[in-house]
Amino acid sequence: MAKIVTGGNGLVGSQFGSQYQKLGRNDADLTQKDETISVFKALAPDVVIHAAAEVGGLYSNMKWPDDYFIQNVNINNNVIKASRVAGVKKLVAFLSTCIFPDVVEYPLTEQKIHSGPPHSSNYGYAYAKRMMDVAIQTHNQQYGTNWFCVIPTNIYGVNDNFSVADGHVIPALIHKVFQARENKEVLKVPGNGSALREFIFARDVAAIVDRLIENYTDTTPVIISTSHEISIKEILEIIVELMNYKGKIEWLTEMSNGQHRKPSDTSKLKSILPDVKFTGIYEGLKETIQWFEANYPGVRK
Ligand code: GFB
Repeated sequence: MAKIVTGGNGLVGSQFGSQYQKLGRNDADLTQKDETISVFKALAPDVVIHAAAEVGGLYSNMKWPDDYFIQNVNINNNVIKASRVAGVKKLVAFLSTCIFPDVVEYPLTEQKIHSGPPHSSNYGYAYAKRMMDVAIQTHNQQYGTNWFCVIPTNIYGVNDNFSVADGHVIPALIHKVFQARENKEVLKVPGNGSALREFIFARDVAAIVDRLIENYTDTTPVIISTSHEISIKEILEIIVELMNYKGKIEWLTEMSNGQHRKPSDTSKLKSILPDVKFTGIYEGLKETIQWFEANYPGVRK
């Protein structure tokens, strides 16, 4: 039974086991429909984990909302079309907790995705992902498939994009602390550190999705999170401690904090996988930093 992962060299895709064939950018340009269909027909997978996307942190999304919308809509439509043509039995697609409405009653639950506009900073990416949720549901309705979406919270780990300008907060801060320590410079951090986030280690996301394929037969989305909120300031303190940075820290408070918080309700996940476990944030950051320091400068940045 052929199983493939799109985004196979990326943050999440790279964490799936060897029973999955990893598709990277060099194997198929998923923004091109004909190429995507011909690759999927050739591989004839039964299972597709669609983890590929054009992603970036808050500041990247604020700069290029149209790119994030168009690229991800094209990728997602091509993967869904190619999966149908190739006769894929199970497609699991990745949404994100950042696509939920900005004004919403907390905690976030799977039913609330479309109940209001997303945070303005993330408009393009959020609507592209919301359209994929709709596309999976309409495909199930019309073709009788039981495909589903997962909704992970902010994911971090090895093989991430450590770009200081366009990466997500954890990889961007690891790289910034590294540069400040090596160059004996002041560490300049965007925002004021007050935002709260739930972070999940990429290896845990892959393990959970792998188990959901075997244990979940419904078609409504499933939130995947630790439900443990931590402030950006606390995250920075752990990274600074683990990287032994002793210099000054300057908060660039004129820069946006993005969404203040996105606390999620994971009772659905726990009802499907009651014994689900998560890597602690300190351990996860330690492993990510060790990987970064061992692989620098050969990391995505
Ligand atoms: O990971 P991040 O960019 O994404 O986190 P979001 C942004 C938060 O981290 C804001 C603070 O509160 C920033 O002020 N922050 C501090 C930094 N230093 C940095 C830094 O150097 N880089 C970045 N990027 N942030 C994203 C969405 O929102 O969530 C994406 O924009 C994606 O589309 C992702 O879905 C999961 O959590 O704010």
